[in-house]
Amino acid sequence: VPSAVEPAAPDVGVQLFQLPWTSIAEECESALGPAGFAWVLTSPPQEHVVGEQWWVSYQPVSYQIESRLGTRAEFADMVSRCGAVGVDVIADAVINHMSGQDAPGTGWVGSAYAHQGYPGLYGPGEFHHCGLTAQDDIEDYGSREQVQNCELVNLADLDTGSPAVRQTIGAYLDDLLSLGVAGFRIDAAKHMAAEDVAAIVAALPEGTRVMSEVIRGAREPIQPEEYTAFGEVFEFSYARELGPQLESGMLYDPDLSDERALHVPASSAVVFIDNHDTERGNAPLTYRNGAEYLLANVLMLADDYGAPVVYSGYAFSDRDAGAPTNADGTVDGGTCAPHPAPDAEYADGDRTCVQRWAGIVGMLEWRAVVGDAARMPGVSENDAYGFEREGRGVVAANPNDADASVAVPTSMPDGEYCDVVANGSGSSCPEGARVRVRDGLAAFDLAPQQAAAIHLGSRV
Ligand code: ARE
Ligand code: CA
Repeated sequence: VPSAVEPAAPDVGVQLFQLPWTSIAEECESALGPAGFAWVLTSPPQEHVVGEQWWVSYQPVSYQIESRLGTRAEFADMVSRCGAVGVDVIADAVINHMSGQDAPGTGWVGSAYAHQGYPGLYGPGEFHHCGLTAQDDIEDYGSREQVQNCELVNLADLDTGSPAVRQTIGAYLDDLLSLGVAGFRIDAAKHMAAEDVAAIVAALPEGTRVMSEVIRGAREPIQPEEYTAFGEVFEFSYARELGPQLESGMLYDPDLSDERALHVPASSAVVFIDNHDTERGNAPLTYRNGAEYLLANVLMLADDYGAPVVYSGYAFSDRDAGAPTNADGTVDGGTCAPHPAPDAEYADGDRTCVQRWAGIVGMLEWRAVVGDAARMPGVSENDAYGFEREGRGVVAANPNDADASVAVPTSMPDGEYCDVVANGSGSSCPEGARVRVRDGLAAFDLAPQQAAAIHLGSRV
C-alpha cells in the first residue's frame, strides 16, 4: 500500500437481523472488526411477547434487556467485545408502541401484560386512543393524525407527547447506553411526532447516534426530512432508485450534486439495498439474487452518498418464520460456513452471512482507501457502467446477461490493479482478478452480473 494511502475508517454498518448476542460478539471479533465495519445494528433487545415469529421482537412487554436473542449479561458482553475491536453497537429501539395482542399474556421473561397495561411501566392512560378509525388502527397513511396517534397493526400506541412516557422511554434508552451502545435505530419513527422523538433524543447524552426509520411514502404528509434535525434517517429512496436500473440493465449516474432529488442530504442518510422488512416485501434484490445482489451492494459501497448498511439475515420462504431456535426457544445463531459467496442456494433458516462475502469485505477496504474522494461522472459502455472516486479508486458493474467491457476514465497511475470484489482484498492477487489502467483508462472485462473495483492500494 503506497504511503499516500492511509486507510480511513469507513462509516459502514451491518444489520445482523435476529442474530443472538453471543453470535454477534463472535462475529465482531472474527469478521466485522477485521473487515472494518464501524457499527452493527441489532434486533430489538427488550422483553417481548412469546411466539415463533421473528416479529415478536417488535412487541415489547417490558424494558428488561432479555429476549430470545439473549440475556442482559450477554448483551453487555457483546457490546464490550464489539467495542474492543472497533465496532459500535446500534440497538433497535421499539418505543412507539408496546405489544399488539388483544388478549392478556405473559412475556418472554414472565412479565404480565394486557393490550394497554404493562404493570409497573405503563397504564391505559399512557396510550393513544385515536378514535379516528373503527379499531383505532391506522387505515390512511395520508392522515398525519392517524399515522401518529392510531395503532400500527394493532400495536398499543404510546402517548409519546406525555412527559411521563418520554421519561420512561428515556430511562430504557439510558439503560442501554449504560451498557455501552453507541446509538439507536428508532423503529417506526414516522408514527411518532418528530417533536416527540426530538424531545426523547434531547434528553440523551450528546453524541448518541440516532437513525430514524421513516419510510418515504409518495403523497404522505410525514416525510423523513422532519426527522433530520436530531439524527440520521434511513433513506428508502436509495434502493428504490437503484432497483429499477438493475432490473432494466441500464445503470446511470445519480444526481452528483449534494442534493439528490427525493433524498435527504448525504450527511443525514443511512442507505441500504434491503432490510428485514423490504426483503420480505418489495425489495427487487435480496440474498436470493446472488451475484446481482452483490453487484448492488458494491455500487452502494462505492457511492459517496450516506452511510451504507449491509444487510445480513437468514433464508426463508415464509414471511413470518423466525430464525431457527434452540430447545429452550432462544434463537440459534447458526454458522457462516460453508457457502461460497455470493450464493443464492440457501435452505430455509441458513444465515446469509453477507458481511463475510469476499466482495463486501473487499469493498470495505476500497471505501477505506477512497475516503472522501469525489465521485466523478460515470461512463456507460456496452451495457456496463463504471465511475471513479477521484484518483483513488474505480468501480465497474455489468448488470446484464452477456459479457461486457467498459473503460472508465481515471487519474490513477498506469499499472495492474487487483479487483478487490473478486479477491476480497488488494493483496496476493491471482492473475484472473487483475484490471489494467493505461493512459487514463481502467479497462474492465466483466462477466454477466459481475462488479469489480480497484483502488490505489490494490496495485500489484
Ligand atoms: C404482527 C402481525 C400483525 C399483527 C401485529 C400485532 O404481522 O398482523 O397485527 O403483529 O399483533 C413487524 C412486522 C409486523 C408485525 C410487527 C409486530 O413487520 O408484521 O406485526 O412487527 O410484531 C409501516 C411502518 C414501519 C414498519 C412497517 C412494517 O411505517 O415503521 O410498516 N416497520 C417497522 C419494523 C417492522 C415492525 C414494525 C415497524 C413494528 O421495521 O419490522 O413490524 O414495530 C407504506 C408506508 C410505510 C409502511 C408500509 C407498510 O410503505 O409508507 O410507512 O410501513 O407501507 O405498511
Ligand atoms: Ca404513535
